Amino acid sequence: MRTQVGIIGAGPAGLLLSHLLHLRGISSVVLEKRSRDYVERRVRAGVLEQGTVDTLVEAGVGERLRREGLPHHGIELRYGGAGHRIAFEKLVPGRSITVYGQQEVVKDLIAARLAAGGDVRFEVEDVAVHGLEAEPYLTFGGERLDCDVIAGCDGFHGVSRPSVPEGVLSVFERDYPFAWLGILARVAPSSEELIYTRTERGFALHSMRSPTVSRFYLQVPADATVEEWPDERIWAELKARLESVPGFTLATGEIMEKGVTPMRAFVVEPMQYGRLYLAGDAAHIVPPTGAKGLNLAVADVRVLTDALAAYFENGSTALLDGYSEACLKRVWRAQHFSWWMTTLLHTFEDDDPYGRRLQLSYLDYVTSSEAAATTLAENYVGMP
Ligand code: RFL
Ligand code: PHB
Repeated sequence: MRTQVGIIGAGPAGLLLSHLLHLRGISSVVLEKRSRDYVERRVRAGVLEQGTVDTLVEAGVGERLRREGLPHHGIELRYGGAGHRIAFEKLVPGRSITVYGQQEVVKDLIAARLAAGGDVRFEVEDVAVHGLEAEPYLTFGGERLDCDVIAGCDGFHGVSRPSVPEGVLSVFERDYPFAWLGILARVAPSSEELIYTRTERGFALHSMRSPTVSRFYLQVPADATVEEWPDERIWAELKARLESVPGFTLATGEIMEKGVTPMRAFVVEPMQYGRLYLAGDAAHIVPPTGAKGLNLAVADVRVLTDALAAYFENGSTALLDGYSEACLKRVWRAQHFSWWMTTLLHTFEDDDPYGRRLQLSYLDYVTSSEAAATTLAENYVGMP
């Protein structure tokens, strides 16, 4: 079997890459370890930057996103007994975010690939990467797929990054001493906009998916398990953290999904080796506080599509050679922003009273200075 681009992973990065390549007349095969049902149900990100929405709409997969996505023109920062709005319409005119679940993006992309006769294979076992220096090919479940280029879109735990020879990649990473417990609940959101809350009990986030489904996150210890968090405990803790301003009542409902996500930052440089190009979480992850992971995956794929199109259309390797450098600028901006939001809003066990005062002083600055608020807003909606 032969294709131009062998893609490992049917997450947002792999599926979008396959779709964009198809629009440019380039063939690909996507190999995914999990079932279609599993990837379509995996609850993860929810905030799409303007640039991500534009990419999906221009690629013809934004019809349902436009209909069902919730445009947001601000977020609330809540701390010290008061809420403060970061108003995108004033600070970054014309730019906003859209709340639309990652698994909805994945569903839309799978539907588009299958409608166009695309080759997306689910439940594929033992994918392995070979011949990266000259003649790349993939093996899986007893089959062989020859290709010109391999795209490693298989997330943080995939096989593509570990297949690069030792000593080639530099790793930059940071583990945070806490995790996020995330839930999806059948209840109307108690706020029209996202609320990022800092309290002495820890961080909490009120997000949403639709007018009838809400999404919440709680800062929990790094070793927390869902078993330790029965529904009543989750609602009590969310109320204790979010009902920290007078007059705000959190509506509760049936919890449909629960999960614990470690908080970690990770980057490899370069994001390529020989004929292998890494995109999305395979190359970098951020703590979710800045809502950047999915958006970075989409940005990588945009760059990689242009580079591959130049290569297949006229044999030019200049863009492919510069792929990693082109992506890493945005990656490091998002790393810094995610670290900054995380540091600003979470409680750290080893924080002394001095550290807490610094945190509160910075929150006061961000919520009172237009310059500081603009820094937050332009990073949150996404740098051009
Ligand atoms: P994915 O989505 O992990 O997809 C990788 C795919 O590869 C498959 N795979 C393999 N396939 C074949 N062979 C193998 N050996 C394989 N190993 C793995 C996997 O099954 C999977 O289908 O990576 P991708 O495409 O790079 O997309 C990245 C995003 O998923 C991720 O960055 C975001 O979800 C991060 N994130 C958020 N990003 C945002 O932009 N905004 C947010 O609001 C946001 N919130 C979040 C988040 C991530 C979270 N979790 C659970 C990590 C909230 C949470 C809680
Ligand atoms: C989400 O809705 O899942 C979400 C929103 C904002 C974040 C992270 C996750 O910063």
